[in-house]
Amino acid sequence: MEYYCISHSKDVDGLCSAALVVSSLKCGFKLASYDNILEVIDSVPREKHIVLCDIGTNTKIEEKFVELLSSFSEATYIDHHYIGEETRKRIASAGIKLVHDTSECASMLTYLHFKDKLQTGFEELALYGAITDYMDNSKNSVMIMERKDRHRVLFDATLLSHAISNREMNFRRKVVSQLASGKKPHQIRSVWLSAMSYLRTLDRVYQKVRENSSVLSRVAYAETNLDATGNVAKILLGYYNVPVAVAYKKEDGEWAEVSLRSTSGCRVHLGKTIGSIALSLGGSGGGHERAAGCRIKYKDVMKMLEQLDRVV
Ligand SMILES: [Mn+2]
Repeated sequence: MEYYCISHSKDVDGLCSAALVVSSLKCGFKLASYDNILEVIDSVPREKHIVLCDIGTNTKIEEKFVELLSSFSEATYIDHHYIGEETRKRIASAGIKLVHDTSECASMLTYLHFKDKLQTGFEELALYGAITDYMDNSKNSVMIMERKDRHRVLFDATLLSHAISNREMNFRRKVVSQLASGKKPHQIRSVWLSAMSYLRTLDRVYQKVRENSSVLSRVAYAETNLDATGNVAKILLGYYNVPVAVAYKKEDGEWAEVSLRSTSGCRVHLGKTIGSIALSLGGSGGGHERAAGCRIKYKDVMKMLEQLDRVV
């Protein structure tokens, strides 16, 4: 049976997961984000064994998500985002193979799952995902890093992360193919050119962010036109002495693409909290303890920030 991979387009973890699947199964792939995941899954021929990585379901799309995945000959779903007990049961009873662990990143889970089919060196892709998802203190990451030139791996992970920021799908797809062929990020010319150009953009963002941001009592926020809203949120955490920062971008006129980051001073699980706030505002969202995202109506951004400010 032929395989087909769908992975998260947004970050290094998603792209590295895709590269690991493509390299081990020699299959086609597509990249998807939370706002088009159902359409992308639906576009793959049903006779394939579909392998889905690093892109989770959420309460809003869950039913359709499980139904779609179970319409394939076979489906493997590899993820590290939080999944509730009910969803887990639903996935299992639909015959979908679930590879899930919230203590490792998706590319690490993908690497461990397909390890036997991968050549030596590909474990570095799992580390890039772990480092950029802030999960390189996990059991497997630590074990693999012990046998590596740490600075070289950190450099490649960081290079990759900067290179894909603010870049279009086509660029990301090419990067996945090159990583799957065994190239390291620093061996791909377009990757380092893109990384350097993004760093220059970031320099300007650092200058501007203080002027264009505000703070509630425990939440700092800013609107941005950069795709890398997560990076802007991190810059805000550095500026304001608050536990949570939010950066958002206007999309398609009426929507806002939102990233949230927190410090250890935050009293709640950011992903779960924003998931329920976004749902209550007719949007969707989720993520990790200290890094999360959501998509809500642009006009509701202030309401979301105020609700968040009361609980974090
Ligand atoms: Mn991830």
